[in-house]
Amino acid sequence: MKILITGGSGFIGSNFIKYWFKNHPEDSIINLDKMTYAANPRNLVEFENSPNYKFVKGDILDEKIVDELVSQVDTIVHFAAESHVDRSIDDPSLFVRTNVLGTYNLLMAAKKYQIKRFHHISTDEVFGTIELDSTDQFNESTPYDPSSPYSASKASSDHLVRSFFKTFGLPVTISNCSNNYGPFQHPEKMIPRSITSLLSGGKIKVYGQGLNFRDWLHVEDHCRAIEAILLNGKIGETYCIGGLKKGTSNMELVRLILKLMNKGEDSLEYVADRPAHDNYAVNWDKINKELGWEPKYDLESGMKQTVDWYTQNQIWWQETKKEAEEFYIKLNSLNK
Ligand code: NAD
Ligand code: TDX
Repeated sequence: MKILITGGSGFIGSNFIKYWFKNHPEDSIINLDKMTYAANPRNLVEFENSPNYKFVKGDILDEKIVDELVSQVDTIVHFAAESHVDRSIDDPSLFVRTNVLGTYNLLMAAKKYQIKRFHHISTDEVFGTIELDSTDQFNESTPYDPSSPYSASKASSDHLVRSFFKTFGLPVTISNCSNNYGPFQHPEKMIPRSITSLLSGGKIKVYGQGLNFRDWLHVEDHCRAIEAILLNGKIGETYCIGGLKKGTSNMELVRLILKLMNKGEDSLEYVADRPAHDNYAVNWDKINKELGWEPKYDLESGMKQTVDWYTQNQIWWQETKKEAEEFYIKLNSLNK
Protein backbone atom coordinates (compact mmCIF):
# COMPACT_ATOMS: atom_id res chain seq x y z
CA MET A 1 0.00 0.00 0.00
CA LYS A 2 1.01 3.61 -0.57
CA ILE A 3 -0.60 5.46 2.29
CA LEU A 4 -1.13 9.14 2.93
CA ILE A 5 -1.45 9.66 6.68
CA THR A 6 -2.76 13.06 7.73
CA GLY A 7 -1.88 14.26 11.23
CA GLY A 8 0.79 11.54 11.58
CA SER A 9 2.89 13.58 14.02
CA GLY A 10 0.14 13.74 16.66
CA PHE A 11 -0.70 11.17 19.30
CA ILE A 12 -2.66 8.46 17.48
CA GLY A 13 -1.14 9.15 14.05
CA SER A 14 2.43 8.65 15.28
CA ASN A 15 1.49 5.48 17.15
CA PHE A 16 -0.20 4.26 13.96
CA ILE A 17 2.87 4.96 11.78
CA LYS A 18 5.08 3.05 14.23
CA TYR A 19 2.58 0.18 14.33
CA TRP A 20 2.18 0.07 10.55
CA PHE A 21 5.92 0.01 9.75
CA LYS A 22 6.46 -2.71 12.36
CA ASN A 23 3.80 -4.92 10.80
CA HIS A 24 3.90 -3.83 7.13
CA PRO A 25 7.50 -2.77 6.42
CA GLU A 26 6.99 -3.17 2.67
CA ASP A 27 4.42 -0.33 2.52
CA SER A 28 5.24 3.34 2.05
CA ILE A 29 3.86 6.25 4.04
CA ILE A 30 3.63 9.98 3.39
CA ASN A 31 2.84 11.92 6.57
CA LEU A 32 1.16 15.28 5.94
CA ASP A 33 1.11 17.29 9.15
CA LYS A 34 0.77 21.01 9.85
CA MET A 35 2.80 20.61 13.07
CA THR A 36 0.37 22.47 15.31
CA TYR A 37 0.99 22.73 19.06
CA ALA A 38 -0.32 19.12 19.29
CA ALA A 39 2.41 17.61 17.09
CA ASN A 40 5.81 16.61 18.36
CA PRO A 41 8.72 16.27 15.89
CA ARG A 42 10.40 13.83 18.31
CA ASN A 43 7.61 11.29 17.78
CA LEU A 44 8.92 9.88 14.50
CA VAL A 45 12.68 10.51 14.51
CA GLU A 46 13.40 6.84 13.91
CA PHE A 47 11.97 7.05 10.37
CA GLU A 48 13.80 10.20 9.25
CA ASN A 49 16.16 8.28 6.96
CA SER A 50 13.78 5.52 5.93
CA PRO A 51 13.24 5.28 2.13
CA ASN A 52 9.60 4.24 2.73
CA TYR A 53 8.73 7.30 4.81
CA LYS A 54 8.26 10.89 3.70
CA PHE A 55 7.27 13.79 5.95
CA VAL A 56 5.59 16.85 4.46
CA LYS A 57 4.90 19.84 6.65
CA GLY A 58 1.63 21.25 5.37
CA ASP A 59 -2.01 21.99 5.98
CA ILE A 60 -4.88 19.77 4.82
CA LEU A 61 -6.59 23.05 3.89
CA ASP A 62 -3.90 23.67 1.27
CA GLU A 63 -5.50 22.34 -1.94
CA LYS A 64 -2.23 22.33 -3.90
CA ILE A 65 -0.27 20.23 -1.40
CA VAL A 66 -3.20 17.89 -0.86
CA ASP A 67 -3.66 17.39 -4.63
CA GLU A 68 0.04 16.69 -5.16
CA LEU A 69 0.26 14.15 -2.33
CA VAL A 70 -3.02 12.36 -2.97
CA SER A 71 -1.90 11.80 -6.60
CA GLN A 72 1.00 9.67 -5.24
CA VAL A 73 -0.94 7.21 -3.04
CA ASP A 74 -3.70 4.58 -3.16
CA THR A 75 -4.93 4.85 0.45
CA ILE A 76 -5.65 7.73 2.83
CA VAL A 77 -5.91 7.37 6.61
CA HIS A 78 -7.18 10.69 7.87
CA PHE A 79 -6.25 11.53 11.48
CA ALA A 80 -5.55 15.27 11.18
CA ALA A 81 -7.86 17.34 13.35
CA GLU A 82 -8.04 19.85 16.10
CA SER A 83 -8.76 17.32 18.83
CA HIS A 84 -9.18 18.96 22.23
CA VAL A 85 -12.70 19.68 23.51
CA ASP A 86 -11.55 22.39 25.95
CA ARG A 87 -9.74 24.27 23.16
CA SER A 88 -12.89 24.09 21.01
CA ILE A 89 -14.76 25.82 23.84
CA ASP A 90 -12.07 28.52 23.89
CA ASP A 91 -11.99 29.04 20.08
CA PRO A 92 -14.20 26.92 17.78
CA SER A 93 -13.16 28.53 14.47
CA LEU A 94 -10.08 26.41 13.75
CA PHE A 95 -12.10 23.28 14.51
CA VAL A 96 -14.56 24.13 11.75
CA ARG A 97 -11.81 24.95 9.27
CA THR A 98 -9.52 21.97 9.87
CA ASN A 99 -12.04 19.29 10.78
CA VAL A 100 -14.77 20.16 8.29
CA LEU A 101 -13.14 22.03 5.39
CA GLY A 102 -9.89 20.08 5.67
CA THR A 103 -11.77 16.79 5.39
CA TYR A 104 -13.72 18.16 2.42
CA ASN A 105 -10.46 19.07 0.67
CA LEU A 106 -9.09 15.56 1.12
CA LEU A 107 -12.34 14.01 -0.10
CA MET A 108 -12.28 16.09 -3.28
CA ALA A 109 -8.71 15.02 -4.03
CA ALA A 110 -9.52 11.38 -3.19
CA LYS A 111 -12.40 11.51 -5.66
CA LYS A 112 -10.26 13.12 -8.37
CA TYR A 113 -7.52 10.46 -8.11
CA GLN A 114 -9.93 7.52 -7.52
CA ILE A 115 -8.26 6.52 -4.29
CA LYS A 116 -8.78 2.84 -3.38
CA ARG A 117 -9.62 3.57 0.26
CA PHE A 118 -10.35 6.66 2.34
CA HIS A 119 -10.43 5.76 6.02
CA HIS A 120 -11.76 8.49 8.27
CA ILE A 121 -10.83 8.49 11.97
CA SER A 122 -13.72 9.81 14.01
CA THR A 123 -14.92 9.76 17.58
CA ASP A 124 -17.69 8.45 19.81
CA GLU A 125 -18.31 12.09 20.81
CA VAL A 126 -20.45 12.58 17.67
CA PHE A 127 -23.23 10.58 19.40
CA GLY A 128 -23.62 13.08 22.25
CA THR A 129 -24.00 11.85 25.79
CA ILE A 130 -25.27 8.91 27.86
CA GLU A 131 -27.20 9.71 31.05
CA LEU A 132 -25.05 9.54 34.19
CA ASP A 133 -26.99 6.65 35.77
CA SER A 134 -27.42 4.65 32.54
CA THR A 135 -25.52 1.60 31.27
CA ASP A 136 -26.43 2.34 27.63
CA GLN A 137 -23.71 2.22 25.01
CA PHE A 138 -23.34 3.93 21.63
CA ASN A 139 -23.34 1.74 18.54
CA GLU A 140 -23.23 2.23 14.76
CA SER A 141 -26.97 3.07 14.64
CA THR A 142 -26.97 5.68 17.43
CA PRO A 143 -28.22 9.03 16.05
CA TYR A 144 -25.71 11.88 15.96
CA ASP A 145 -26.19 14.48 18.72
CA PRO A 146 -22.87 16.29 19.32
CA SER A 147 -22.44 18.60 22.32
CA SER A 148 -19.20 20.56 21.81
CA PRO A 149 -17.87 22.55 18.83
CA TYR A 150 -15.21 19.80 18.53
CA SER A 151 -17.71 16.95 18.33
CA ALA A 152 -20.00 18.96 16.04
CA SER A 153 -17.09 19.53 13.65
CA LYS A 154 -16.24 15.81 13.70
CA ALA A 155 -19.91 14.93 13.12
CA SER A 156 -19.95 17.26 10.10
CA SER A 157 -16.85 15.59 8.71
CA ASP A 158 -18.40 12.12 9.16
CA HIS A 159 -21.49 13.26 7.23
CA LEU A 160 -19.33 14.59 4.41
CA VAL A 161 -17.34 11.34 4.22
CA ARG A 162 -20.52 9.25 4.13
CA SER A 163 -22.04 11.52 1.47
CA PHE A 164 -19.01 11.00 -0.81
CA PHE A 165 -19.63 7.25 -0.57
CA LYS A 166 -23.37 7.54 -1.29
CA THR A 167 -23.15 10.21 -4.00
CA PHE A 168 -19.84 9.49 -5.75
CA GLY A 169 -19.11 5.89 -4.77
CA LEU A 170 -15.85 6.91 -3.05
CA PRO A 171 -14.58 3.78 -1.23
CA VAL A 172 -14.72 5.04 2.34
CA THR A 173 -14.73 3.47 5.80
CA ILE A 174 -15.28 5.33 9.08
CA SER A 175 -14.36 4.42 12.63
CA ASN A 176 -15.82 6.09 15.73
CA CYS A 177 -13.59 5.25 18.65
CA SER A 178 -13.65 6.07 22.33
CA ASN A 179 -11.02 7.94 24.38
CA ASN A 180 -7.51 6.76 23.55
CA TYR A 181 -4.60 6.69 25.99
CA GLY A 182 -0.99 5.53 25.90
CA PRO A 183 2.49 6.86 25.02
CA PHE A 184 2.97 10.11 23.05
CA GLN A 185 -0.34 11.73 24.10
CA HIS A 186 -0.21 15.50 24.58
CA PRO A 187 -0.21 16.49 28.29
CA GLU A 188 -3.33 18.63 27.81
CA LYS A 189 -5.48 15.44 27.85
CA MET A 190 -6.81 13.92 31.08
CA ILE A 191 -4.53 10.88 31.57
CA PRO A 192 -1.18 12.44 30.59
CA ARG A 193 -2.15 15.70 32.32
CA SER A 194 -2.81 13.80 35.53
CA ILE A 195 0.35 11.67 35.38
CA THR A 196 2.62 14.60 34.48
CA SER A 197 1.08 16.80 37.19
CA LEU A 198 1.84 14.16 39.82
CA LEU A 199 5.37 13.72 38.43
CA SER A 200 5.84 17.52 38.69
CA GLY A 201 4.72 17.62 42.32
CA GLY A 202 1.24 18.95 41.50
CA LYS A 203 -2.31 17.63 41.84
CA ILE A 204 -4.77 15.96 39.48
CA LYS A 205 -7.52 18.41 38.45
CA VAL A 206 -10.90 16.67 38.55
CA TYR A 207 -13.71 18.43 36.66
CA GLY A 208 -16.89 18.70 38.75
CA GLN A 209 -17.28 15.73 41.06
CA GLY A 210 -15.53 13.25 38.75
CA LEU A 211 -18.76 11.41 38.00
CA ASN A 212 -18.53 11.60 34.20
CA PHE A 213 -17.48 8.41 32.46
CA ARG A 214 -15.44 7.38 29.43
CA ASP A 215 -14.60 4.13 27.63
CA TRP A 216 -10.79 4.03 27.62
CA LEU A 217 -9.06 2.44 24.62
CA HIS A 218 -5.31 1.80 24.53
CA VAL A 219 -3.84 3.46 21.43
CA GLU A 220 -2.18 0.23 20.27
CA ASP A 221 -5.55 -1.55 20.35
CA HIS A 222 -6.94 1.34 18.30
CA CYS A 223 -4.12 0.90 15.73
CA ARG A 224 -4.93 -2.82 15.46
CA ALA A 225 -8.59 -1.96 14.89
CA ILE A 226 -7.73 0.48 12.08
CA GLU A 227 -5.54 -2.21 10.53
CA ALA A 228 -8.44 -4.71 10.65
CA ILE A 229 -10.72 -2.18 8.93
CA LEU A 230 -8.15 -1.28 6.26
CA LEU A 231 -7.47 -4.93 5.44
CA ASN A 232 -10.94 -6.48 5.81
CA GLY A 233 -13.51 -3.74 6.47
CA LYS A 234 -16.50 -3.36 4.18
CA ILE A 235 -16.63 -0.26 1.97
CA GLY A 236 -19.22 2.30 3.08
CA GLU A 237 -19.38 0.87 6.62
CA THR A 238 -18.87 2.47 10.01
CA TYR A 239 -17.19 0.63 12.90
CA CYS A 240 -17.44 1.63 16.56
CA ILE A 241 -14.30 0.90 18.62
CA GLY A 242 -14.15 0.86 22.41
CA GLY A 243 -11.65 -0.48 24.93
CA LEU A 244 -13.84 -1.59 27.83
CA LYS A 245 -17.14 -3.35 28.46
CA LYS A 246 -18.62 -0.36 30.26
CA GLY A 247 -17.84 3.27 31.06
CA THR A 248 -15.24 4.11 33.73
CA SER A 249 -15.93 7.19 35.83
CA ASN A 250 -13.24 9.83 36.14
CA MET A 251 -13.05 9.07 39.88
CA GLU A 252 -12.32 5.38 39.15
CA LEU A 253 -9.74 6.50 36.61
CA VAL A 254 -7.88 8.92 38.89
CA ARG A 255 -7.94 6.43 41.79
CA LEU A 256 -6.18 3.92 39.52
CA ILE A 257 -3.54 6.54 38.60
CA LEU A 258 -3.08 7.47 42.28
CA LYS A 259 -2.64 3.80 43.19
CA LEU A 260 -0.08 3.16 40.44
CA MET A 261 1.86 6.30 41.44
CA ASN A 262 1.68 5.69 45.21
CA LYS A 263 -0.29 8.87 45.93
CA GLY A 264 -3.33 9.54 48.10
CA GLU A 265 -6.57 11.45 47.59
CA ASP A 266 -4.90 14.61 48.91
CA SER A 267 -3.35 14.75 45.41
CA LEU A 268 -6.79 15.49 43.91
CA GLU A 269 -8.12 19.01 43.31
CA TYR A 270 -11.76 19.45 42.33
CA VAL A 271 -12.17 22.28 39.79
CA ALA A 272 -15.02 23.85 37.81
CA ASP A 273 -16.86 21.46 35.51
CA ARG A 274 -16.63 21.55 31.70
CA PRO A 275 -19.75 23.01 30.02
CA ALA A 276 -21.84 20.34 28.22
CA HIS A 277 -19.78 17.60 29.91
CA ASP A 278 -20.70 14.30 28.20
CA ASN A 279 -20.47 10.62 29.15
CA TYR A 280 -19.39 7.94 26.68
CA ALA A 281 -19.45 4.14 26.39
CA VAL A 282 -19.13 2.17 23.18
CA ASN A 283 -20.53 -1.15 22.05
CA TRP A 284 -17.84 -2.74 19.85
CA ASP A 285 -19.71 -5.97 18.95
CA LYS A 286 -19.77 -5.23 15.22
CA ILE A 287 -16.00 -4.98 14.69
CA ASN A 288 -15.58 -7.96 17.05
CA LYS A 289 -18.03 -10.19 15.15
CA GLU A 290 -17.23 -9.07 11.60
CA LEU A 291 -13.47 -8.50 11.78
CA GLY A 292 -12.46 -10.56 14.83
CA TRP A 293 -10.97 -7.54 16.63
CA GLU A 294 -10.93 -7.16 20.40
CA PRO A 295 -8.80 -5.04 22.74
CA LYS A 296 -5.71 -6.71 24.25
CA TYR A 297 -5.12 -4.23 27.07
CA ASP A 298 -7.17 -4.03 30.26
CA LEU A 299 -7.22 -0.59 31.87
CA GLU A 300 -4.85 -1.45 34.71
CA SER A 301 -2.08 -2.95 32.54
CA GLY A 302 -2.46 -0.20 29.91
CA MET A 303 -2.32 2.49 32.59
CA LYS A 304 0.75 0.96 34.22
CA GLN A 305 2.56 0.97 30.85
CA THR A 306 1.44 4.59 30.30
CA VAL A 307 2.57 5.78 33.76
CA ASP A 308 5.95 4.08 33.16
CA TRP A 309 6.31 5.75 29.76
CA TYR A 310 5.64 9.29 31.07
CA THR A 311 7.94 8.63 34.04
CA GLN A 312 10.77 7.57 31.72
CA ASN A 313 10.24 10.23 29.03
CA GLN A 314 10.07 13.50 30.94
CA ILE A 315 12.05 15.41 28.31
CA TRP A 316 9.35 14.52 25.76
CA TRP A 317 6.60 16.31 27.72
CA GLN A 318 8.20 19.05 29.81
CA GLU A 319 7.88 21.95 27.31
CA THR A 320 4.39 21.00 26.10
CA LYS A 321 3.20 20.54 29.69
CA LYS A 322 4.11 24.16 30.40
CA GLU A 323 2.15 25.39 27.37
CA ALA A 324 -0.84 23.18 28.23
CA GLU A 325 -1.05 24.49 31.80
CA GLU A 326 -0.79 28.07 30.49
CA PHE A 327 -3.74 27.31 28.23
CA TYR A 328 -5.78 26.04 31.22
CA ILE A 329 -4.97 29.16 33.25
CA LYS A 330 -6.18 31.33 30.34
CA LEU A 331 -9.34 29.22 29.89
CA ASN A 332 -10.17 29.41 33.60
CA SER A 333 -9.66 33.18 33.73
CA LEU A 334 -12.00 33.62 30.72
CA ASN A 335 -14.68 31.54 32.46
CA LYS A 336 -14.59 33.59 35.69
P1 NAD B 1 -3.67 15.14 18.20
O1 NAD B 1 -4.23 16.48 18.52
O2 NAD B 1 -2.69 14.52 19.11
O3 NAD B 1 -2.97 15.20 16.76
C1 NAD B 1 -3.54 15.84 15.66
C2 NAD B 1 -2.47 15.99 14.58
O4 NAD B 1 -3.09 16.61 13.44
C3 NAD B 1 -1.30 16.88 15.01
O5 NAD B 1 -0.08 16.28 14.63
C4 NAD B 1 -1.54 18.17 14.24
O6 NAD B 1 -0.36 18.88 13.94
C5 NAD B 1 -2.24 17.66 12.99
N1 NAD B 1 -3.07 18.69 12.35
C6 NAD B 1 -3.98 19.50 12.97
N2 NAD B 1 -4.51 20.34 12.06
C7 NAD B 1 -3.95 20.03 10.86
C8 NAD B 1 -4.11 20.55 9.54
N3 NAD B 1 -4.95 21.56 9.30
N4 NAD B 1 -3.40 20.00 8.54
C9 NAD B 1 -2.53 18.98 8.79
N5 NAD B 1 -2.32 18.47 10.02
C10 NAD B 1 -3.03 18.99 11.04
O7 NAD B 1 -4.92 14.22 17.96
P2 NAD B 1 -5.12 12.66 18.25
O8 NAD B 1 -5.53 12.49 19.64
O9 NAD B 1 -3.94 11.92 17.71
O10 NAD B 1 -6.39 12.38 17.33
C11 NAD B 1 -6.25 11.95 15.98
C12 NAD B 1 -7.63 11.75 15.39
O11 NAD B 1 -8.36 10.81 16.17
C13 NAD B 1 -8.48 13.01 15.35
O12 NAD B 1 -9.20 13.02 14.15
C14 NAD B 1 -9.42 12.87 16.55
O13 NAD B 1 -10.64 13.53 16.31
C15 NAD B 1 -9.60 11.36 16.56
N6 NAD B 1 -9.94 10.78 17.88
C16 NAD B 1 -9.08 10.96 18.94
C17 NAD B 1 -9.37 10.36 20.16
C18 NAD B 1 -8.48 10.50 21.36
O14 NAD B 1 -8.85 10.04 22.45
N7 NAD B 1 -7.30 11.10 21.24
C19 NAD B 1 -10.55 9.60 20.30
C20 NAD B 1 -11.42 9.49 19.22
C21 NAD B 1 -11.07 10.06 17.99
O1 TDX C 1 -7.78 18.04 33.70
C1 TDX C 1 -8.79 17.40 33.36
N1 TDX C 1 -9.66 16.96 34.33
C2 TDX C 1 -10.78 16.24 34.04
O2 TDX C 1 -11.53 15.85 34.96
C3 TDX C 1 -9.08 17.10 31.99
C4 TDX C 1 -8.17 17.57 30.89
C5 TDX C 1 -10.21 16.36 31.71
N2 TDX C 1 -11.04 15.94 32.71
C6 TDX C 1 -12.20 15.08 32.37
C7 TDX C 1 -13.07 15.55 31.24
C8 TDX C 1 -13.53 14.24 30.64
O3 TDX C 1 -14.62 13.72 31.37
O4 TDX C 1 -11.61 13.85 31.93
C9 TDX C 1 -12.34 13.30 30.83
C10 TDX C 1 -11.42 13.18 29.62
O5 TDX C 1 -11.13 14.49 29.16
P1 TDX C 1 -10.17 14.76 27.90
O6 TDX C 1 -8.88 14.07 28.10
O7 TDX C 1 -10.16 16.22 27.64
O8 TDX C 1 -10.90 13.95 26.73
P2 TDX C 1 -12.36 14.04 26.08
O9 TDX C 1 -12.94 15.38 26.22
O10 TDX C 1 -13.15 12.88 26.61
O11 TDX C 1 -12.01 13.81 24.52
C11 TDX C 1 -11.02 12.82 24.09
O12 TDX C 1 -11.66 11.63 23.67
C12 TDX C 1 -12.45 11.68 22.51
C13 TDX C 1 -10.20 13.40 22.95
O13 TDX C 1 -9.58 14.62 23.37
C14 TDX C 1 -11.04 13.63 21.72
O14 TDX C 1 -10.21 14.04 20.63
C15 TDX C 1 -11.73 12.32 21.35
O15 TDX C 1 -12.59 12.52 20.26
